[in-house]
Amino acid sequence: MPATSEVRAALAGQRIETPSWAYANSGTRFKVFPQPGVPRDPWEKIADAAVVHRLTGIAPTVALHIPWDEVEDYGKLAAHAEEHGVALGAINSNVFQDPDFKLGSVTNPEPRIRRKAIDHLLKCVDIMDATGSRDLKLWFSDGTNYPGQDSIRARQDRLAEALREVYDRLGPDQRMLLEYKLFEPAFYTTDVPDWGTSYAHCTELGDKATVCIDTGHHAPGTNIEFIVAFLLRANKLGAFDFNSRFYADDDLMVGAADPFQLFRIMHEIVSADALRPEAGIAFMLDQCHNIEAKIPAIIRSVLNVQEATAKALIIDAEALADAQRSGDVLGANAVLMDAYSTDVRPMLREVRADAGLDPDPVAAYRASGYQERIEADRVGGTQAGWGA
Ligand code: RM4
Ligand code: MN
Repeated sequence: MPATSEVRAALAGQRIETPSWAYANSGTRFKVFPQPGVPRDPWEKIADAAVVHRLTGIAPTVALHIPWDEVEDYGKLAAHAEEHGVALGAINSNVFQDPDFKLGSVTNPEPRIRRKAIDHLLKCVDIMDATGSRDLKLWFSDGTNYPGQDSIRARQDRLAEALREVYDRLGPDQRMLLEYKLFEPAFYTTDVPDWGTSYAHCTELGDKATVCIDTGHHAPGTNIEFIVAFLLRANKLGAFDFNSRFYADDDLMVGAADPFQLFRIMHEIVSADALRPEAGIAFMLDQCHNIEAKIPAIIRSVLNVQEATAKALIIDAEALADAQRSGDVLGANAVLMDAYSTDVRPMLREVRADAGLDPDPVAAYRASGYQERIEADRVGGTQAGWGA
């Protein structure tokens, strides 16, 4: 399986967005273990994201989370990103940490609280206007813990109403990404628990609303690549939040738990020609690095996606189609497994060298002295965290 010029070009054009919150302190509900050198504000998070891009060449944007990344002047923040060689990406809303949202945000039974939640989402669109961001990402922790706690149907009505108001506020080039998650923090019902619910709401809303697949948000054993294929066909796949999980929403490094699943997902993407940025799918990371060093973990994650993509790109599409047409079950499977079993690392090292990058970005980070510098410089102040 030769690394053709098309494969190299596709890899060079790949874009992966990193999340501002992955650079900050995080933990479980049991403990946050702070790390030295962690950013104190969005400006420093962007500086770290810029390092990841400089070393990998394929992570040119960074997603913000509001209010974690609240600043007075978002135009200035966008200019700061540009000076560092990156741009601001998706704006993530946060309606899950205010005491008012205990019984829900946009689906809360109380109109005043729903108003407050919707106003936050509208404010996020104002921020998008200032940053030039295309995507508003919505994830709702809304749901109930006990049967009978609230009307499941009424909550769907409230959700639809809120989404409509925000959707109507979007500019012509802005989009809404509706993320789903099976459970947590709600343990009985969740108002957007699965891709079908997200898909139905997005379809009702219109073309600017699409589904975001967070790979950690499914029941164990869920066939995620089926969801990818279905949504691609329906033109409703807007984005990925990549991470990996062994149990629930673990937010571990993408490709760490199940690299084969990541390969299968990327195969669906590549075979639908949806890797190109023009195809409109945002490939984002949504991870937390609780015990491992953050910047090298984010570099590793970008490389894991790149590796899975390279394996998907070298699948012999013709041989696969032939085997599928002739009903050659084992042959078709072998075509896929041949690609998956190929060590693409030498090719990726070449691709990086061709782009003027160090072939080993993690080693380059370690040798750069950046970690030592931020540990020495970022003393005092309050480290950024997810505020749980
Ligand atoms: C949620 C969801 C969102 C992310 C937050 C931090 O579980 O995945 O995408 O913004 O976590
Ligand atoms: Mn997510």
